[in-house]
Amino acid sequence: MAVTVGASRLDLGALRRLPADARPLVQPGTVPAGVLHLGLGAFHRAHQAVYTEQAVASAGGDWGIVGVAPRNADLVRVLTAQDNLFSVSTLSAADRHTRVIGALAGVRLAAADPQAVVALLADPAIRVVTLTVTEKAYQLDPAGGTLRPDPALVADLTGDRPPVTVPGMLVRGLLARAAADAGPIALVSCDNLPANGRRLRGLVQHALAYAQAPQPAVDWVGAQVGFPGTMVDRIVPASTAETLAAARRALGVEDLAAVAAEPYTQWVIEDDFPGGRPGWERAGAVLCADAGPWERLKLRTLNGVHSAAAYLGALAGCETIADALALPHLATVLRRLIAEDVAASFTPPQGVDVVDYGEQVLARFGNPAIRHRTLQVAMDGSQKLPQRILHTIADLRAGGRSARWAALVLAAWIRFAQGTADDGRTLPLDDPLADRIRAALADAPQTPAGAVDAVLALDEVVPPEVAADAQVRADVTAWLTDLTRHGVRPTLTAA
Ligand code: CS2
Repeated sequence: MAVTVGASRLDLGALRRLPADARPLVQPGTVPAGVLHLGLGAFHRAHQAVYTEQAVASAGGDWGIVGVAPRNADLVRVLTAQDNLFSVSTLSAADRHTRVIGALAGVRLAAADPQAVVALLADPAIRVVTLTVTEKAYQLDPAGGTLRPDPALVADLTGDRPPVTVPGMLVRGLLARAAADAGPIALVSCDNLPANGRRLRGLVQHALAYAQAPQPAVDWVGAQVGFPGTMVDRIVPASTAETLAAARRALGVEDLAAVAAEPYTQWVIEDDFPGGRPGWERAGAVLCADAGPWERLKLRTLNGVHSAAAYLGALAGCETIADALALPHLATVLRRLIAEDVAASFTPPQGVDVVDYGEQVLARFGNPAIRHRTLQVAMDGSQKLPQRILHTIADLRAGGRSARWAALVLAAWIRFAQGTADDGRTLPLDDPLADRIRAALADAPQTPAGAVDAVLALDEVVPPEVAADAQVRADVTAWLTDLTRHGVRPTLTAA
């Protein structure tokens, strides 16, 4: 335990000095670990950790979380010094409330000790593994979901050195668990991937095959491992100095792992947990047989519109999503994207009206207390746009419909990838395929049509039927021409 006398830092010793409604719901450090979580970022801390703490507080169970940060050594150092405690501030225009979460039973740094992660995966006490590692860490081609065996993953799957990739750690851990026959387990993807449970199952199966795993181990995984699909939702921007300062004001102690989030939160989970699970339904999660309709609703509406606001907003010089929403005509364009394209592209969950859901999403984006940077949402477009926009386009076109508003989002991404905002400032292309995208754009004729052709030809990102669609190509080119000639504001006005 950290030294507490005179310290102004959040730790076990500081808990009794906190306002009563800011204290954890469980006694920190007393709940044995049952969940292993990979990806200790802000989203996990404000989402699954909060649900799990509440589930344990109301339903009991040995479901403390061991949180694994893949690379963030500072975060692990901070959480260790804080006895695994951190706070979540819930922010709206009218209200703010800060509470310390006691869900973490321990933290590990995968980069420093990958074998510890492998050992935890093989530990019979661990019966649930949740993941928030971002889309790119699955190392799948975003368009089709096939395994992308880059050198680090190949080394993890075929050699003896400690694994460095997420699929490598999962496969090594599952092989160790199978060898020890350490009991059933569920691997739960909480990332914004399409059919995330099926994708993770496919990833593990392909990786086992690539590793030439012995058949009994493959059979063990087939019989003992669940891959429930999930839909996760809460807007949680990366923490800033302001987030930490606000937590300090609320708590009276320093919390260097503080996160801030919107009030809205949702978790839909397929109930496929062969080794048991926390009573998450007691914390408001929805357990169901098929999360697919919820996942499409959220990826296409919330995340699709988020990306639209991020690219158009960043091009127009807006720092945050809330600023972008205030651009003249943007909300009107986003409403048409939702009503005319997104809502027409899929069957929503029973009882849900996509346009109403979209209105709620726009209100959430406008929350002035959440400073979500457009550049944060704009990151990793190649990994996000397939499930957020390209599947919408593909489904609309398969039904013979127009996808004109969705085409605008693709055009905005292309213009963003070209690297210059309307005011001439440089925009960063933070994307695992940045080199491929830049090279494709550089080799193409320097016209809107040339850029559209180059991007549609990125077959690991764009589904073939979308790439081959002349109408889509024409719509994206028309939007990109307007964005290039006139900029975002006039394009939105004339839309
Ligand atoms: C955002 C998401 O960064 C992004 O790409 O669209 O992180 C979004 O805030 C969450 O999915 C909301 O649940």
